[in-house]
Amino acid sequence: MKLGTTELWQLNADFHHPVHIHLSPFQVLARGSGGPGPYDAGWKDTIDLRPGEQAKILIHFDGYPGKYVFHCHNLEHEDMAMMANFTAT
Ligand SMILES: [Cu+2]
Repeated sequence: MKLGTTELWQLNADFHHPVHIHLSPFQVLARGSGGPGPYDAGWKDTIDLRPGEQAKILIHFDGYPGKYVFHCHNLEHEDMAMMANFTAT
């Protein structure tokens, strides 16, 4: 992850996952083969993905160099270690 760049991420859900990305708001570009859903307008910090759903988001990291965290907001999934981090340099 290069600080100051915008990335296109594709998220693929197996189960229901409300995916939360810390400290970097993003915009929903598409859900499945369509455009954004009715609740996808504007800046987001969480996207609710249904089972089997895909989404494309545009995300820009420019806050600071260092570690960023993202995780599933489903508490059971958090408890099963569905959390990760990455470094923006
Ligand atoms: Cu989850």
